[in-house]
Amino acid sequence: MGYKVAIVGATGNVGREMLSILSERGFPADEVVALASRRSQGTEVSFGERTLKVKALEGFDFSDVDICLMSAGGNISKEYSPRIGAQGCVVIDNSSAWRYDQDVPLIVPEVNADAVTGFSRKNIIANPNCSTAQLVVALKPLHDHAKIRRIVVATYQSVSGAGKDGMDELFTQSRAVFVADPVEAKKFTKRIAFNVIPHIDVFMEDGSTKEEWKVMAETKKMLDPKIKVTCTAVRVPVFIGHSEAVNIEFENPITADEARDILREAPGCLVIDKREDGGYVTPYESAGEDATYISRIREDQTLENGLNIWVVSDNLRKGAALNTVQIAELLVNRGLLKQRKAA
Ligand code: A2P
Ligand code: 11C
Repeated sequence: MGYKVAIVGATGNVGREMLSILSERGFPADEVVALASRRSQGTEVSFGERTLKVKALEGFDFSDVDICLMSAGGNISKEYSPRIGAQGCVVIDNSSAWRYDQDVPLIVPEVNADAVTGFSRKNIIANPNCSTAQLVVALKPLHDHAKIRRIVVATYQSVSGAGKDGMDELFTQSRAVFVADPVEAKKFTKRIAFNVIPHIDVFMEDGSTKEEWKVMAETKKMLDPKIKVTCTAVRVPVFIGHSEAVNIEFENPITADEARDILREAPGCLVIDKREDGGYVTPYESAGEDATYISRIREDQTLENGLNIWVVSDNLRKGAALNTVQIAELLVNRGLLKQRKAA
């Protein structure tokens, strides 16, 4: 017998991807329930070959649901996750609402799978921010080999990170530019079509943005609190796929060749690094794929032990839906998920 699974935010960018990944990977589900706001009640979403009728989250009874994958934003998660968890259903949440809570494990299975056992106090497990997930997948094997001291990251983040409204805005603005209509910015603070915006999420007191802070705080929580992290997060006119230019300072020596060999063997990583025209991955090619791609691996001659790498991944998959499903699989494989109907 399989599990009863609920997807909250099933009509959104990440929720739809969760449904398709659950089906693709054959997650042992007997029943899958698609939930969203009242506005979407009765609409349909795809689950493999089937279609599911969307139900309203409000008033939904989770008492016989085993696991809930949630991607409906921080406010909905703050309100609903504790209640769902208290009903005995394990919540894997994709928002930032619980990531920094000491009683909530923040998990990327390739990086810190063993930490998952810490979920039982609240029944909530957090999924990291998309830009952090792909970053730590690439950094973990290098850290294990040569101990990272400091990283400097510049992100190039696609509009799908801002939800379906973000994708619509890039499309609408691009069309407006071509037909010479006025370009209106609603979701983003400035025009995103044929532009880049050095601002994601709200500003913090020190002048950094919350997105930049998340990359720092989540990398420390999952990888190593001693690593120093500084980040500039930038929105770019790409529909799907986040890219990152990462400068890494190590405590111990590591060559580009060694790093390439280590990353070739590392779980979740795919190295494409040919040092010729087109011998690297761009976000367009990462869309729909599961891997974290690493290209442009080279030594930084300005540091004693330094490397530069280029990291690209589908932000809706490894950055969100895929990682969430991998956490669910981790719970199943370690016998940590109870079937409540059978009990
Ligand atoms: P809905 O489509 O009904 O608004 P995205 O991040 O791509 O914008 O998607 C956000 C997801 O969160 C959507 O599925 C959206 O559903 C869902 N959502 C938004 N508000 C609520 C709510 N009050 N209750 C449940 N789901 C919600
Ligand atoms: C973006 N990284 O690209 C954000 C989206 O904390 O889960 C994900 C925000 C988060 O806009």
